[in-house]
Amino acid sequence: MFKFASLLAFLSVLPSISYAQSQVYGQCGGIQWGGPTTCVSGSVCTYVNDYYSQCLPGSATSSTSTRSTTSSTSTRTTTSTTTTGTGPTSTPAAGNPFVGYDVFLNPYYAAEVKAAAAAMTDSSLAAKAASVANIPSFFWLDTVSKVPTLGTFLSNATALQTSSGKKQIVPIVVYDLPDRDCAAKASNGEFSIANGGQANYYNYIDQIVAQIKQYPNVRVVAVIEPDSLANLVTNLNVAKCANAQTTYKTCVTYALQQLASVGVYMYMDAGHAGWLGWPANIQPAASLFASMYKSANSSPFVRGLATNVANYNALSAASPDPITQGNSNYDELHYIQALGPMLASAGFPAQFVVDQGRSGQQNLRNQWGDWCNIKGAGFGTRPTTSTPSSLIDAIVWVKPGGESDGTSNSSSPRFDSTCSLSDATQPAPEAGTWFQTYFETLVSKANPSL
Ligand code: RCB
Repeated sequence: MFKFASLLAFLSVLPSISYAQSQVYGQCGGIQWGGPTTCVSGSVCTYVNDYYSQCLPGSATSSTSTRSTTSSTSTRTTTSTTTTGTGPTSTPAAGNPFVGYDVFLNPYYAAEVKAAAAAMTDSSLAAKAASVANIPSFFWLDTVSKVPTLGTFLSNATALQTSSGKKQIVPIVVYDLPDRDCAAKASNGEFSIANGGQANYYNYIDQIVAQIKQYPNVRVVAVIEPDSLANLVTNLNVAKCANAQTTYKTCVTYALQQLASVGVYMYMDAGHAGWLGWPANIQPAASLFASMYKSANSSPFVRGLATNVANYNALSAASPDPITQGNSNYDELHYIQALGPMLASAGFPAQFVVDQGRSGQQNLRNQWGDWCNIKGAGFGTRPTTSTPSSLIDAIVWVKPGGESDGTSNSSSPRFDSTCSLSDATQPAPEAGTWFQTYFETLVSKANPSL
């Protein structure tokens, strides 16, 4: 508890210890902003939206047409349908969006990792732990309040691209649907369908789009809404999922269309081999993903699907884990090689990214459906575009290893009993918050080792 409290304190002062004044393109104001409100000389603090003011060089009005200081409402009207080929991002570069780009290191995760390493007494483990800060992972926009931070990271990535001469790709997870995580409880979100959730979600997407528009020179790649469409394939018997079906589809369509309009490369979340890879699930899954792609006007920015997000499956298992019995798609490679052609036949030429962040150790679970803070897990294969299939663009780390999958505290409103099963590490904090002992195990069990 003490360590966690100090980590929070450390993270909360980070913006203010970084700069006395904000750099050019840095944040200088907005709701919940605790950093500097003045800019280095040669730049002016300029209002972008209620959540974000930014240091822009010289006078803000002299900037390019792509840099908008208008409200997100007017932006939405102009971008609600597909592009007509006029903007610089309307036609994506052909091929794998990761090739030729350095993946921007998420400073939020790096700060968590550095603080965690500093709290370790074993110096050899601490050194290995600290090295994780240099491995790219995705930044989860799991609340609307994190969106301004995306602006800061895009600003940092733009500056790094200029100073290093290396093109930057910034990886994010779009994860704030109303009635989120409809079949489980651990990751229930801030918006509810019954209480204006769809409008809140549109506003969340509009804010993300507004940030991305400010930084047209860096590339953004997004995983879209983990678990959501997978739940519509297998969990319509759960009342909350059945009730959410239309809203999920409408909101995901909005996200795909709006993010495509600003050139974000997207992978819709597609569960994993042990979820949608089962014979009864895989064809309905292919049909749903293809229909979502079409609802986004078959935009080439909807590049494909992400699998194994926040799960523990191997990409290519040396031998099938006994819990996979009955499913010939016993690892992610088999799942992707089965799903890819079905998608192609349905008109969606999908490519894949696969999360391997916590897949270093195998045969850990009692049942394949167990997903919460699995005991004995280790960091897995490092992110790379060197993959075993032409269908796979990249191996990635989507789930930031060390952030909890869900609380084991049975009195929490977000308690899910999966997090108190015998193969779940306990006691565990709330989903998304730092879990120091779990991180230590991931480090010590990393495969390849750190
Ligand atoms: C999510 O949970 C599980 O898959 C299949 O049925 C069978 N057979 C959490 O909700 C996933 O493994 C089910 O159709 C049918 O013939 C999220 O909060 C599990 O991963 C399938 O639905 C036939 O032998 C969490 O973030 C997922 C089920 C046969 C996320 O996991 C859960 O579905 C599978 O069984 C066997 C992280 O990944 C949702 O309901 C389990 O094996 C099974």
